[in-house]
Formats: sequence, structure tokens, C-alpha cells
Amino acid sequence: MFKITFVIFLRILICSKTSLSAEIMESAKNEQYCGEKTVEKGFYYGTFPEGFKFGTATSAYQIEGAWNEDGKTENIWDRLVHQNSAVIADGSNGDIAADSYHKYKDDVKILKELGVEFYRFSLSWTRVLPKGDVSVISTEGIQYYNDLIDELLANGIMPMVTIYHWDLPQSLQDLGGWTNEIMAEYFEDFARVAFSNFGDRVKWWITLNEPWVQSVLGYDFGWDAPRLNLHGVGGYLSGHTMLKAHALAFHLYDKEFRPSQKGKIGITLESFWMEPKTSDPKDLEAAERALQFELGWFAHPIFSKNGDYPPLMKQIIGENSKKEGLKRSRLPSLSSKWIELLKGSSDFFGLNHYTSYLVEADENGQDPSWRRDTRCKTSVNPLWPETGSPWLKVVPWGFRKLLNWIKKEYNNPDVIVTENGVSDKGGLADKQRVAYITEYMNEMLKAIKLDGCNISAYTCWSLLDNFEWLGGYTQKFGIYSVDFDDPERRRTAKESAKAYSTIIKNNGFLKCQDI
Ligand code: GBH
Repeated sequence: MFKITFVIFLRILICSKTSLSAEIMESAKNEQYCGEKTVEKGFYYGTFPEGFKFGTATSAYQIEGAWNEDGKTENIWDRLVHQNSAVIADGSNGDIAADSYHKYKDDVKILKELGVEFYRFSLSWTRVLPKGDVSVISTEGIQYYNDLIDELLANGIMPMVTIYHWDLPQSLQDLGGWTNEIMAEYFEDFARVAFSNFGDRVKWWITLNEPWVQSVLGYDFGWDAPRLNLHGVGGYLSGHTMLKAHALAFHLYDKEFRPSQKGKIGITLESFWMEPKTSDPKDLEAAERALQFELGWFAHPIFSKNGDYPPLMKQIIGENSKKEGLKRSRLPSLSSKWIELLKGSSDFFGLNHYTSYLVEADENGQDPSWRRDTRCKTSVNPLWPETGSPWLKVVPWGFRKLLNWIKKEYNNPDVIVTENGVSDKGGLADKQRVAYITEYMNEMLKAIKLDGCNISAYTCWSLLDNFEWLGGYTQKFGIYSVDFDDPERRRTAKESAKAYSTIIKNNGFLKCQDI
């Protein structure tokens, strides 16, 4: 009783800024008398669990530039931007981008200034393997990543390396890219080169970034590179190969490298939160279908108890294929060997999350396609704040719901949020990004503290303004701006960088500082 009264007394004292001796202030801070475990007006004041890690991320094609330097050859994004610049919002490309190939020391400097514990970046496949296969290993390519990794470690920042973030060698695309199952083995070979050259210092590996995006946008919608309109077929083939590629790399690491290198390896999947548009059971089912067709497609084989593709996907695509007069499902089947290899093949659940959609049932889809198979239509609530990207609205509560769905669906896996962030049109006073990061991180904190979700790290996308794929340089995601008119590509902290730094320093949200 006395203790509680004392705590309340302290809280009143501190929060009303009554002068206290520095000593008491310090002890109050340490013991978190500033309001741990209180939710006020929907905001949770409290701190992240001990050991929780904060980082920030980029990807090779989006920041490196030096697209043809030191022996690097063409990848599928180089090909797309050079042959078809009209599909990029500002007709731009990643030829120079943030020039991180030459400016990586500047990147490490700002990472240090931010106070993050880790940095997630990706390897450019053709920079390391100019022929796509292992017949040539580029000394300069290996040197670049060695230098970056060493510079990070010298500054106390842990590298988290994504082996593949969408930039397949064009030479391998010419063999069919991810629709050709042999790609799984080429990927395994590339992963071996990565583990043997960098694994002595890299303890956090991500095999693939967002296989759903690469498969559906690249091989079904025909938007992103390689921009193939293989509706209803290409995306499923690509996803199938990417799953196998992941499993091969995981087991390669697990058997041959983990015993000596002792790191962790997993996959990064992306998902929107899918909110039923109405309480009509048809829309509830539609929202569940949408989640299974996006996240479940890749998560079910790896993280569920039974493995394999989600039963719902197998059933729907199988039925549709039959109706179309096909002999077999457009969704290839996983043999029991692959089901076993995939099951449990990830040390953590890497999650990229940005926004939410409203989902309703839709039976009017046209040609065989991923979209029609889902029998869903998505929309947004006009009240959700807009951002610099048409597809991205600010819906913080969707993050918490998604984290809870993952907890329930996959038995509360260890989730690492490998991307979360927002775009605008530029400027250093990025108030909307400050609010977005604060609110999304707060929903994540609620998922941990109030819902018992297992989440051990958070990664803000992105460290830098960069080449936003089809959006070119028109959509800025950085917490640091990059002056793309300056040959030096000077980096400057935005307000969001400072806000993120403060959250990291406080390990969460302390009430007193806001009052
Ligand atoms: C991430 O994907 C990527 O990993 C990262 O490279 C990227 O910079 C970041 O998002 C921000 O976009 O405009 O209609 O073509 C997140 C999932 C899926 C979001 C594809 C953008 C394109 C929609 N992305 N989507 S559209």
C-alpha cells in the first residue's frame, strides 16, 4: 500500500515537473515510474522488453548505384529501367541512386548517429557473381561488402544481410528467372558464396525479401521487373521456386555453416492487414482468404504445423484450374520431400508491414489470375490519412491486428519486423513520418505487452531516401534525406531520424517526457 501510494506520489511529482533531486529522478526513470503499463487515449506508455533490438534498412538496387562499375553486370532492374524508363514515375533509374557503393562510410556514420543496433542491407547478386553463376566471383564485389561489414562492426553495428532483394541477374532471367526451378540451385550457390565470404562476421541472414511481391508483381501482374504478364500461372511458379530456394539456403547454412558460424537465418515476408469491409460473413471469409493468398502462401509451408501451401489456396486454385479445363492445378504441388524441407526452415519470422486494406468478396474476376483466384476486392477507408504512395495509407491499428493474426496462425513465432515505414514527397520537417513511426511502433508495443506477441526486433524502412522501384525518386521513404542533385549525395537527418533515435534511447515511450 505504502509502495503504491509512493509511486503515485512520485508520478505526480515528476509529471508535474516539480523539482526533485537528480538522484530521485534517476531512480524513478530506471524503475519506470513514468507510467509503465498505462494506456491513455489509446497510447501505451511503456518500454520494450530487455534485449529488444532496433535497426534500419535499405536494399542494394535502391541505394548502391555503380550499376556497371568494377565488373558488375546487368540485373533485371537495370534491364527494366534502361529499356522501359517510361514505366518509372519520373523516368529515373538506380544507376547512381544514393551512391552507397562509394558512400558507404557516410551511411555508417549516420547509422552510428542514429544509435541503431543493426543495419539491414542486401547483396547485389551481379556485383558478387557477374555471370549469375559461380564461375566468376568478383573480387571487387566481395571487397565492397567486406568493407561495409567491417565498417559497421568497427562502429558497433550488427549487419543483417538480405541475400536477395529482387535484383536477379539478367543472365538468369534469360533462363526463365524464377519460373525455372533450377533457379533454386543458382540461389543456393549464391548463398554459399555469401556464407563463406561474410559469415564469419554476419550472424543474421535473410534469404529472400518478399517472395509474394516478386512473384505476383513480377510474374502475374506484370508491373515490377521482370514485368511478365503470366496471369494465374507465372506467379505461382515463381513462388514455388522461391520457396525451394529458401529451403535450400536454410539447410545449407544449418548443416555446413551454422556449426562454426553460429548465426541465425530466416525469410522476410510482407503482408498488408486485411480488414473485412463489413461484418457480412462473406467479407469475413474474403479477408481471411486475402491473408492466406498473400502471407499464408509463403508462411504456411514454413511456419505452420502441417506445412505445405494453405489448404484454402490449394482447394480454390485446384477447383478453378479444373473449371478452366486444365489437367493439373496452376498452383504446383509440393512433394512430401519439399514439405519436410520447408517446415520449420526459418529461425525467425521476418515481417515487412506498411498498411491495411478493406476486403470484400468479389465473384467477378476475369481471366485466370492470382487476383481472380483470391475472389477478393480491396479498397481503403477514405478517412485513412494519405501518404506519398498511393498504395500506402496510415492505419496503425492494422499492424497490431496482423501481429496477432500471425501469433494465432503460426503458434506465436519469434517475429522480427524487418521493414516498416512511410513515404512522403520530401522535406526535413517530416511530421507525418514522426507520427507514423511513433504510432506503428506503439501498436507493436501493445502487441508485445498486452497481447503477448513474440517480437524481438524492429527495422525502420528506410535509412535513406532511395530509388523506390516504379515510383523512382518521387516517393521518399528515408529518415535521412539524400540530395540527389548533389554529386556528393549529401545525407541530412530529417525530424523522424531524431524521433526514432529518441525512441531507441528510451527503449520505448516514457510518459514524462511528453508532458
Ligand atoms: C517494400 O515492399 C520493399 O521491400 C522495399 O524495397 C520498398 O522500398 C518498400 O516496400 C516501400 O515500397 O504502387 O500499386 O505498384 C512493401 C510491399 C508491395 C509495397 C508492392 C508497394 C506496390 C504497389 N510493396 N507495392 S503499386
